Amino acid sequence: MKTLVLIDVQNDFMPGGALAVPEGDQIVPLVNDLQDKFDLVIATQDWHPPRHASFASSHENSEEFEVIKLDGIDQVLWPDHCIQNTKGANFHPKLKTSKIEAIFRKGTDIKIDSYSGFYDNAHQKSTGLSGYLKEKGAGELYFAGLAAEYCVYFSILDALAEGFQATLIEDATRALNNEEFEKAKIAILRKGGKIITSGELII
Ligand code: VGL
Ligand code: ZN
Repeated sequence: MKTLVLIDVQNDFMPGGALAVPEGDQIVPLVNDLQDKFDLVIATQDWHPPRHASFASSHENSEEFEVIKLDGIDQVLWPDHCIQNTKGANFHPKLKTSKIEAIFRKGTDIKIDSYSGFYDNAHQKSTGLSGYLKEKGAGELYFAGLAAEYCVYFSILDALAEGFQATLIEDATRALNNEEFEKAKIAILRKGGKIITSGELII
């Protein structure tokens, strides 16, 4: 069964948002059109409490985009973003949501970040996404959304580790940093994932 996994298509990752991904809004019409090609559509939402440990503002003498160790794990310190129940955490207003069967929220634990839609960054706590998809019989996962080299990339790695087929739809994502995205693409292919453009999707 073909499943579309929409990662973090949220206002704060759009141009003008708190953690803007360049051209992030350009994927919205495409991911809307793509939804009809899939048997199942699910979405993730970055959903942080205020003063989340991934925010630079939660640490004294720290700057945005600095990397620190948080419980032994490298953590980029981000601007405050996707705070629960704020406009920035909402999906892009033009995102079609009528076909989204389930939404998995992540980054809700104040102490630890969660890039992947499946697990937190320490791989300690599951969001339930893997079990949900397995129960639905969703073997082939296609990924779109933001940001390409963070939440999309780490979701794909976890999907592969969980035994799913995972394919990135390259024109349905955008990166914060294109050089980092190129490295992420190499890692996806090396680990058995696929990369396609939306034109290659057959109905
Ligand atoms: C993301 C950084 C921090 C993402 C979320 O959705 O890629 N990136 N939180
Ligand atoms: Zn976040």
